[in-house]
Amino acid sequence: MSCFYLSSLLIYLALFSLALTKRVVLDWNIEYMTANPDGNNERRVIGVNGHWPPPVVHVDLGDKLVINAFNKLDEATTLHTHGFFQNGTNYFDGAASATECGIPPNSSYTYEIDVAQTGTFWIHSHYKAQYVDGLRTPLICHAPKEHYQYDEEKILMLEAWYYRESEAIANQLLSTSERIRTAPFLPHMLINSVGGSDLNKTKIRMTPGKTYRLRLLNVSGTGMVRFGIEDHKLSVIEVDGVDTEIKVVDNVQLSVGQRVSVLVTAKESVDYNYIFHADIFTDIQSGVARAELPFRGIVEYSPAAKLLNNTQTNSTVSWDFFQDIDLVPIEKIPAPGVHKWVPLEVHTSIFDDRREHLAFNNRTFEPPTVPSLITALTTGYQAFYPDVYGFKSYPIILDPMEDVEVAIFNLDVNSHPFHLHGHNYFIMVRGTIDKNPKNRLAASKFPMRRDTITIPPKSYAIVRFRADNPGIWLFHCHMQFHNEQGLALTFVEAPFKINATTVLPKQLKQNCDIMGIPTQGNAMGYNGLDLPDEPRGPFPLSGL
Ligand SMILES: *[C@@H]1O[C@H](CO)[C@@H](O)[C@H](O)[C@H]1NC(C)=O
Ligand SMILES: *[C@@H]1O[C@H](CO)[C@@H](O)[C@H](O)[C@H]1NC(C)=O
Ligand SMILES: *[C@@H]1O[C@H](CO)[C@@H](O)[C@H](O)[C@H]1NC(C)=O
Ligand SMILES: *[C@@H]1O[C@H](CO)[C@@H](O)[C@H](O)[C@H]1NC(C)=O
Ligand SMILES: *[C@@H]1O[C@H](CO)[C@@H](O)[C@H](O)[C@H]1NC(C)=O
Ligand SMILES: *[C@@H]1O[C@H](CO)[C@@H](O)[C@H](O)[C@H]1NC(C)=O
Ligand SMILES: *[C@@H]1O[C@H](CO)[C@@H](O)[C@H](O)[C@H]1NC(C)=O
Ligand SMILES: *[C@@H]1O[C@H](CO)[C@@H](O)[C@H](O)[C@H]1NC(C)=O
Ligand SMILES: [Cu+2]
Repeated sequence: MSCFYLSSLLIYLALFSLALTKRVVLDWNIEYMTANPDGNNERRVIGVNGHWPPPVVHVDLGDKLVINAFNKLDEATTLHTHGFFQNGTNYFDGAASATECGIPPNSSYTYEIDVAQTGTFWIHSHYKAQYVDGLRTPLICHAPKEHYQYDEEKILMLEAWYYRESEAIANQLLSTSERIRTAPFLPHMLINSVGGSDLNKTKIRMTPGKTYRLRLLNVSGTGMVRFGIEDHKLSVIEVDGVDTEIKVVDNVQLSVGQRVSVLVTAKESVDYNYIFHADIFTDIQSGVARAELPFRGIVEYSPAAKLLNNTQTNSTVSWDFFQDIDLVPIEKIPAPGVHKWVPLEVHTSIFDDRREHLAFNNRTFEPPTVPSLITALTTGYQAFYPDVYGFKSYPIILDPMEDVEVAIFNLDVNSHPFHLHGHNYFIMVRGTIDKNPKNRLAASKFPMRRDTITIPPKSYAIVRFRADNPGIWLFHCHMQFHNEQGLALTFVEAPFKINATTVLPKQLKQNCDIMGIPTQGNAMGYNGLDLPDEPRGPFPLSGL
C-alpha cells in the first residue's frame, strides 16, 4: 500500500517537475536598425529580429533558457546574462576575451542557460561598450511563489542614452588630445526605450487599491539614476536578484547594472495624478561635472485627473543617499571569512601612452588575445601562474573554496559601480576615506548580497565572496566607458577545477577559428610562460 503510494507520488513528482522545467528557446538575429527613441535624434541601434528595443525575456525558476544568437553586425558580439552565476557553464557567461572569443559576423553561438536564480536581471552584449548602442533587455526570473504579494508588476528600464555610437564616445574618451577628451557629451534619459521631456510620454498607470511591483533597472553606459514618485512611499523588496525584508524609502538610486524592486501601493482615489522622477546624475568625466538631468513622467490614475503640483514645482521626494548596506536579505547567509585579501586602489590618470586610463593599482586592463578560459584549459599546471593570462588582464588566482575579501579604495573623483561576474558578494563595510569612524557603516551578521556595488568618490567598500564557482570571472566598473578605459580585472577561480569539469562547446572554438584567435596556450597563444615582448604598459605618467 505505502509502496504504491510512494511510487505514484514519485511519478507525480516526476511529471510535476517535467512540467515546471521548460525550455525557453529564443532565436535572435542581432542586427543594425535605426531608431529615434526620444524623437530628437535618429541613429543606428542594435536590435533583435527587426525590433528595437530587443524583447523583454521572462523565465521561471528551473527553466533552461536557450538563446540561438546569430550575429548580423559587422563586428563581434556576445550576450551576457548579468547577475547569473553560470555555475558550471562559464563558457555561457558571454564575457568577450574572458570566457569566449565573441561571435564573429555571420556566425552563431547558442547560450544554454540554467535559470537557477529569481528576480530582476538583464541580458546585454559584453563586447566592448556595444550594449550602449541598444543591445540590452530586462531578464525577469519568476519564482514559483514570490515572497511578497502584489497585483501587478511593471518594468522600468532606466537608461542614459547617447546620440552618438559607443565606439565614437570610447574613442573620444581615449583620445590623446586633452581638448577632444574633455569635450562634453550629454546623455538623454530613456525609460523603456522611450524618451523626451514631454511628461505625457512616460506614464505609469495605476488603479486604486492595487499594489504594484516596480522592477527598476539601470542599463546605462554611465551615470546614476534616482527614482521616486511624489507623495508615494517605495518599499524595497529586492536588489540584484536578492529578496530583502521591506525597507520603506522615498527614493532609490541605481548605478549602472543595478536592479531594485519596490512595492508601491496605489492611492485610494483617482482625483490626482502624480509626477515621478527618474533623474540622471552624470558624474562622469568630460567636463560635465555632476550634471543633474531631471527627468519626469506621470503616475496616472485617470486621464481626467489633475496633476498634483505642476511640473514647475519642486520635487516632494527627498533625495537621501540610498543606503543598501542596511538592507536585510530574506535568505540569511553568514558572511565568508578571509583567506585572501585583495586591496584595490582606483585611480584615473594620464598614462604614458598620453591617454586617460582608469586602473586598479595602476594596472589598466586590456583584453588578452586568447580568452582566459581557453588559457586555463590548455596550459597544464601553468594555469596556476597568473602570468600565463597576460599581465594586462590583471589575473588574480583563487584557490577552490577560498574566502576572498576585496577592499576597494575609490581615490577617484567619480563614483563607480563595480560588478562581479559569477557571484554575489557580501557588502561588509562602506565609508568615506577619512579618519572619522562615524562615516562608515558596517554590515550585520548576515550582510546584504548583490552583484553590483556603488562606491562614491573618496570612499571605500569591503566585499567578500567564496570561491565556490570555478571559472573566469571579470570584476569591473560597469560604466562601459570606464571599463573601456581599463577599470577591470580577472578572477581566475580554481583553474584546475575548471579543467576537470569543463568541455568547451564546439561552436566556441569555431568562432575563435573564424576570428583567427588561437584556441590554446597563454594570453598570446604561445606555450606556457612564453610571452615574447608582451607589452605590460601603459603606466601612469606620475607616481610609478
Ligand atoms: C555575411 O554573409 C552575407 C551573405 O552571405 C554577405 O553578403 C556578407 O558580406 C557577410 N558579412 C560579413 C561581415 O562577412
Ligand atoms: C499632457 O496631457 C494633458 C492632459 O492629457 C494635457 O493637458 C497636457 O497639455 C499634455 N502635456 C503636453 C506637454 O503635451
Ligand atoms: C545609472 O547609473 C549611473 C551611475 O552608475 C548614473 O550616472 C545614471 O544616472 C543612472 N541612471 C540612469 C537612468 O542613467
Ligand atoms: C504642491 O507642493 C507644495 C509643496 O510641497 C504643497 O504645499 C502644495 O499643497 C502642493 N500642491 C497641491 C495642489 O497639492
Ligand atoms: C524650487 O527650489 C528653488 C531652490 O530651493 C527655489 O529657488 C524655487 O523658488 C523653488 N520653486 C518653486 C516653484 O517652489
Ligand atoms: C587538463 O586536463 C587534461 C586532461 O585531463 C590535461 O592533459 C591537462 O594538462 C590539464 N590542464 C590543466 C590546466 O590542468
Ligand atoms: C556552484 O555549485 C556548487 C555545487 O553545487 C555549489 O557548492 C556552489 O555554492 C555554487 N556556487 C554558486 C556561486 O552558485
Ligand atoms: C598609483 O599611482 C598613483 C599616482 O598616479 C600613486 O599615487 C599611487 O600610490 C599608485 N598606487 C599604487 C597601488 O601603486
Ligand atoms: Cu567607473
